[in-house]
Amino acid sequence: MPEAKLAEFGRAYAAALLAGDEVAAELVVREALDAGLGMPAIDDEIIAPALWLVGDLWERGDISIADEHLATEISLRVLALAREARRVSQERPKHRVMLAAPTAELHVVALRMTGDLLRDAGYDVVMLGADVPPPALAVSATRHKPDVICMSSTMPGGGDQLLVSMHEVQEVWPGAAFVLGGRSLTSRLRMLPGVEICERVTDAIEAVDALVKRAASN
Ligand code: B12
Repeated sequence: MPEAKLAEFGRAYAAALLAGDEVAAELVVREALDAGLGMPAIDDEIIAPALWLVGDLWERGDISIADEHLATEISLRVLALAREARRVSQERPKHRVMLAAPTAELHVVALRMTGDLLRDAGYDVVMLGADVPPPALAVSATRHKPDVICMSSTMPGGGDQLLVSMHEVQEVWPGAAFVLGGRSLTSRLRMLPGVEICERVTDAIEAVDALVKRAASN
């Protein structure tokens, strides 16, 4: 990673500590992880220097002892969250995600984007593509045993197709949870348990992570 980018993360993290802003501090570390920086570099190049700065400011009387304690607490919390994020990402290859569009649905660009994002994030991805009738989806689910099935529906009436597909899968493979997206989703679909709705493909990783975690804790 370029020095300038690293320095930018360092400055942003220190500013978050001094503002007492835990969310901003966590965001910096998440962005650094997403940018490919490993935890050792985050510890040594971002978190430690920010805490040294906090110590210096306290010594000079520019901030209070309470400010220093708050900065330390935020950093400990950020470390715990980063540890959990790493654990989740290390677990992903053990979980399978199947993707399909329902009967007569040919719009699959968002579905393919979702599949690529999930594969890059580490998930074991099975892409069935467009126009998959419910019985075929159910047979495929029993064969591949996905933890999560992502579906996309664009055409009017597609929401009903999704309901039929989910019902048919649940009859034979009740272990699957669902992530749904697309402009034809109805409010009825938004209320179902074990179903996450995504407005954007970039929401898919968080949604699948949440469903997998929920299943593990049941
Ligand atoms: C490309 C395209 C096609 C291609 C699809 C090719 C393919 N392999 O996918 C082809 C030419 C086949 C096609 C056909 C048709 N199309 Co068309 N098509 C489009 C177009 C131009 C782009 C769709 C697209 O890929 N968008 C990009 C993706 C990334 O965005 P998105 O699908 O909107 O998804 C976003 C979210 O909804 C969400 N999302 C969606 N699904 C999922 C799933 C998951 C798991 C997650 C996490 C998120 C997520 O993430 C995305 C944002 O990040 C749209 C225009 C538009 N405004 O959308 C029309 C459009 C969707 N098509 C339309 C129509 C009418 C048709 C046809 C009936 C045309 C015809 N007369 O033949 C047929 C029907 C085909 C069928 N039975 O499905 C209408 C639909 C209107 C409606 N819903 O009432 C649109 C809106 C065009 C219009 N303005 O009229 N189409």
